[in-house]
Amino acid sequence: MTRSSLSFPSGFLWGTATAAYQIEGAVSVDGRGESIWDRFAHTPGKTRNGETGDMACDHYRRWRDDIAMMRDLGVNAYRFSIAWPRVVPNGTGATNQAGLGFYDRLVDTLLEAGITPFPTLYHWDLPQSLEDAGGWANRQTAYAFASYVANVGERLGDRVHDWWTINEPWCVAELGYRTGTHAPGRTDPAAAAAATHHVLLAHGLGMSAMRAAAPQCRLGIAVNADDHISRSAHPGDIAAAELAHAVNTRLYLDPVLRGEYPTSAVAHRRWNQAEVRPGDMEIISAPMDHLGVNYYTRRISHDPKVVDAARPQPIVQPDLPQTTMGWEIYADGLRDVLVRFNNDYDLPPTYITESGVAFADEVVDGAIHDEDRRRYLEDHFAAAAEALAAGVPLRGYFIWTLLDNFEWQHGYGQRFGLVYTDYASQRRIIKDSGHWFADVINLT
Ligand code: IFM
Repeated sequence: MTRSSLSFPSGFLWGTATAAYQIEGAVSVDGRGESIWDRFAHTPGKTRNGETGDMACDHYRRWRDDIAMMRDLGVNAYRFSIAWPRVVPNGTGATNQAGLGFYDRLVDTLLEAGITPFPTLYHWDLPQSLEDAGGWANRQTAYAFASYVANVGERLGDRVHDWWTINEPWCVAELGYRTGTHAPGRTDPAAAAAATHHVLLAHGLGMSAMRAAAPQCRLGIAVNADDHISRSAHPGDIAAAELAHAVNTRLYLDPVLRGEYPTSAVAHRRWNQAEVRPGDMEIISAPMDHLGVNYYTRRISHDPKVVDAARPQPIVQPDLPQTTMGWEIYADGLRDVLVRFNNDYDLPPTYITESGVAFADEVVDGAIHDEDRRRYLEDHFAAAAEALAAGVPLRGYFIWTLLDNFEWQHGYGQRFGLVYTDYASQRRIIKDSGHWFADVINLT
């Protein structure tokens, strides 16, 4: 890739992204409390081969080396997540200074390396004690989140300016409480509807807590942003795609950017919205400083009389390239969702907070020749450049992910990293795509 083939403004941020439970390990160290993912992963049958995040990438001990690796790659920003159970082990109550100390050192070292920290305050590791009290179906969890955020802001807010409140609220509510494929593994539609509202309320309350603790902060939420399209121009298919977009994307974006839930999604879910109290929508729709967009694939919907539109299927055309997650590779969708969001909302500065790909990487003579990932990234960077050219206020691009890690229910079976993790030795090897990314950052 040459500078002329891609046009990104100066100051555009190139980063990598990770999440605490996926990389840190050290789950019982320095006073960390139990999270719902510890409990879920240790429950037989919930993850591939019973794999857990107990060790993950051992980042809690190897973080200095990992930052040095990012510095060598030349990334200028890093999106990591802060583990709530390290900071407030029981979810509410006493703050654990040792847990906060880890992030304090991480932030200082990132800044010394010239890498801007963009932490996420919640990437799915709810303290188990809060789940025992009802989890995200319980309104009190949103208030507990705000108080945890205040603790973090007071400790790090003098040096960290850019924050994400919640990562992918769709996954929190839908996968955690409706399908049960993620922790806490509940399959209760009423709890999922309540979780949708409470996790968004947590976003709003968390923003206000952070602004009180660190007035100069910039805040936003990172949402799932699959590209929902219809199988054909048939009105039934178009309606199905619109409904899928409403249930899976607008249900989370409309409240924060418009202050209301989309009526079609509410009706489809048969949600009576009893949880929504006066004043909640104002809290949820408080102005954000930036929006995070996590894009992986497109979803094609069929006529709802044939297929449940709220569960759109990935494209099923065997000739189209897929990742090892079974997701179709479709770079144009990144441009299309960004342009659609820009048309539909008054977008704040926007970041691609996640985009990346899992392939079956192999070490050959000590290297990983992942030409497929390089091509994937190149196509997606081009799509991002097209979105910029079309007027989307795009400010940066964080690749999911820095290094192969614990991919939730898929355990260690999916490799998304720019860096290969040899889990037995914890050796890291920069993949060819990582070296290529370093060149791109240099050129742009
Ligand atoms: O690994 C996850 C991440 O935690 C959240 N977004 C999607 C990624 C790939 O599945």
